[in-house]
Amino acid sequence: MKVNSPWCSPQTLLSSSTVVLTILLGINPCVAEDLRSEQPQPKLVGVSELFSLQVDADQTVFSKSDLQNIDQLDAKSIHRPQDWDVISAADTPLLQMADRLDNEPAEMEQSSESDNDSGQTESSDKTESTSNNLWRSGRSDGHAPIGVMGDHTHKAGEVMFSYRFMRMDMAGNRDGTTDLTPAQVLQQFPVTPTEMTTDMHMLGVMVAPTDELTLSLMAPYVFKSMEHITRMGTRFTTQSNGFGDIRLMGLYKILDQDRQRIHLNAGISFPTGSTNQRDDTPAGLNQVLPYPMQLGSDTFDLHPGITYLGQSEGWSWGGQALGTIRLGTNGNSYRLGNRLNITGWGARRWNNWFSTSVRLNGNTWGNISGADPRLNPVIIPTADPNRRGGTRLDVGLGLNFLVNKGALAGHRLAIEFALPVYQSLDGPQLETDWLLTVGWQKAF
Ligand SMILES: [Cu+2]
Repeated sequence: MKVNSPWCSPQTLLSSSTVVLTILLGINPCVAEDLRSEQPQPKLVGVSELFSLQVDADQTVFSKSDLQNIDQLDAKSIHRPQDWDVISAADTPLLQMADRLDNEPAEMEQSSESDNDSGQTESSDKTESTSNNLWRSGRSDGHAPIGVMGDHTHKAGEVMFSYRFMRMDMAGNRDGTTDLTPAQVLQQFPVTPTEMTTDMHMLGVMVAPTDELTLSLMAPYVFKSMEHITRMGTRFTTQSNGFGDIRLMGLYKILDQDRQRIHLNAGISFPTGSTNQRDDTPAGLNQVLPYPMQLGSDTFDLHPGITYLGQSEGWSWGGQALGTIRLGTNGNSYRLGNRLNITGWGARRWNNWFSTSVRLNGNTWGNISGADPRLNPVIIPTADPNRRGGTRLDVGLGLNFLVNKGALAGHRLAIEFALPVYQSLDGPQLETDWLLTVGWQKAF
């Protein structure tokens, strides 16, 4: 059963270019309304009575004509099908009202996230200028594109849970910026990888002891699969899966003014991911897998960084630089290369529940120091510690949804799809074809 909500009315949906994407994604913005309508209905109360309290608190939000429009609906029930035509007729002014509310600053938003850090959400003693001058998270573009981590801090006492699914698809080899066919790689090595898929499921928790400090814990579970071909023409696949390296990060806010924020990122990851994954290969049963099929670094790694956020009424933007510094040497006598990630993005906030983003994401990472003595670098390029480094620039497009109403109010859903526009690899090494990140977030 559909409730005649302004968000779900045919006028709104058809006039919006987002409907196609919404359908493609299988995400129905009306779901929350549907859920609500399935629940037992409370005793009917005059709508304007319900709103009258809010009108007292904020005279600027509802005009007299709005109240008259609401009063027209007073005697009708949205739960009685015979009244729907009457409600539809009165719908247009209500839609205009909804649009106006949509353009109001976040005071009217129902997200549980804080609108700014200086006081309580929707507190009436806060002046308009104060709330307009601070960066806010409680809007559809209030978080960075879902592929960015550690992008925002929380208000003291808030907790956020998140889940991300990430897929990285690699196919074909490259040396420098030159593509190589399997035959070309097989001139140097008896075996070459041809494709690799990495799936990562990541659970995250953020807690904020203070307005300045937010702590974030991220636990990945990884599935890897690599396909190969030998000089003899034999094809085979190896697989590994398990926990990756769990990362704890502190985010410390050092600037919060003029709708801009800066925070420092200080993370450490723990060697929870295995470097002893094995699978069957033509060389024998239960062989140690090469470096890219292992699940962690097996070292403690530091992740220092800095994040900048800015926003205007309809736009937001940001940037982050994040390093990965490996400490020591792992139990298998090697250390993965250090990594530097620099990313920048811009997002358009179309309304309170939908925003789109474009992101540039640059990564550069080094070769491996030392070597796992169980691997033979002459057999396959993935076993060579000096063929692991590279630099890549990706362009990502993202869609971000923030549910504003109903039982799922405050839930965020987001997707980001990225394609490399430049990659230079110490090869032969598999090249990245595309990356997909899908995520859910909810703050309490
Ligand atoms: Cu968060």
